[in-house]
Amino acid sequence: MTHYTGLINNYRSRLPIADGVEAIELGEGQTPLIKLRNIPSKLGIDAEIYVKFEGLNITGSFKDRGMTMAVTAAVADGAKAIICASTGNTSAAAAAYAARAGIKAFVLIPEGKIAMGKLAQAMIHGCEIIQIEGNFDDGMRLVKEVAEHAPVTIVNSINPYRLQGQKTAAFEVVDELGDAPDYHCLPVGNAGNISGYWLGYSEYAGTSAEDSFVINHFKEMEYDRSAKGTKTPTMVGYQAAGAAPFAHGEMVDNPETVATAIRIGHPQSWDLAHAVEKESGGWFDALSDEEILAAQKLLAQSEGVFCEPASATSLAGALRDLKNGRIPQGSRIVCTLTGNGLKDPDTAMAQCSDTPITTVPATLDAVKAAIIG
Ligand code: AN7
Repeated sequence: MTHYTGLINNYRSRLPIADGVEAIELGEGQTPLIKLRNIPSKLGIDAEIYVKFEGLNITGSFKDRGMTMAVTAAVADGAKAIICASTGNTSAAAAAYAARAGIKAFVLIPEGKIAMGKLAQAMIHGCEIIQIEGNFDDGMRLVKEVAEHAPVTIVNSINPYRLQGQKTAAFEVVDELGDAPDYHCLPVGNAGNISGYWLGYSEYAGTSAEDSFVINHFKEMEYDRSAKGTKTPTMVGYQAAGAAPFAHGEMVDNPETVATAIRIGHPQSWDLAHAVEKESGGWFDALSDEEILAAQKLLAQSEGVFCEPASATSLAGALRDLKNGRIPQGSRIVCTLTGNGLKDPDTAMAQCSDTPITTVPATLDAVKAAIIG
């Protein structure tokens, strides 16, 4: 029997979930690692670039990896309700896994600033949606305050089980490629995901808690950390220019970007992310909305992969740093595409407003004329 039942069952010994605990799972994980075949030559780049397409998780984003862990642990602990603030994807995942577990979910979202697909997900899964007249950072502050007064478990990435689940994406990359890549590039909002990947890579590499702030951060949790003898990559985090606290070195009070998933000015994993930068020898940088959207379109039109705007930030950054030499030619690079393009049809349509759609009568002649001209 090879029925795949999600990342907890796949990597259970390396996760802080005991053997007897039933996983609340939806078959998440095992997402495709797609090697780019057209973009490098088109841009005159000599590099082996893979995209890890997390948009193929069950709710269409990488959040499912952390959410299966957070909800499994919460249910095992007797929780009856979970809560999160979200730019959209966390709320979709929380709503789905709460439905699966048969518990309640409350989600705080910024009014008018979440992509349509994500709002539809939160609604159809039947969670309690609270729109905040403010941004993600306001929602996060309120979630922390309200959780002190109500019997709800926070499932944002400050919940340590979240990053434990997200580290499995790094395991999958290494298990598939045979070793870590030279560079791993990610879009960064709260910086939970980049920290989760670094945790996974560092555990496989056998890094000790004394040598890593990130490993040390999780030292209370019990699970198998045995080395696989692999290397670690250089981690590179890319942000949207209007919401780039890491790239600018300070918190941003009024973040703005077309990539609403990463419209975050006060990231929650500030210290972890700086440890990742230092321990991996990596860096943070920012890209304009135009650069992000151009990369989204390039990927869709040159490779057939449709990711959401925030996700394209990783590829936009990697391509820019390959062209300017910060990432050397000949490198092996993995870019995480965090979410599915179908989440945000409005932004995709707006990008294609000059794409002609020909309307013709339903006759052979008319269709022939439209094709042949
Ligand atoms: C597509 O859903 O924070 O750096 O509330 O949805 O781990 O925060 C989403 C984040 C990148 C940034 N790409 O990841 C939320 C939320 C997509 C995302 C990120 C998010 P982190």
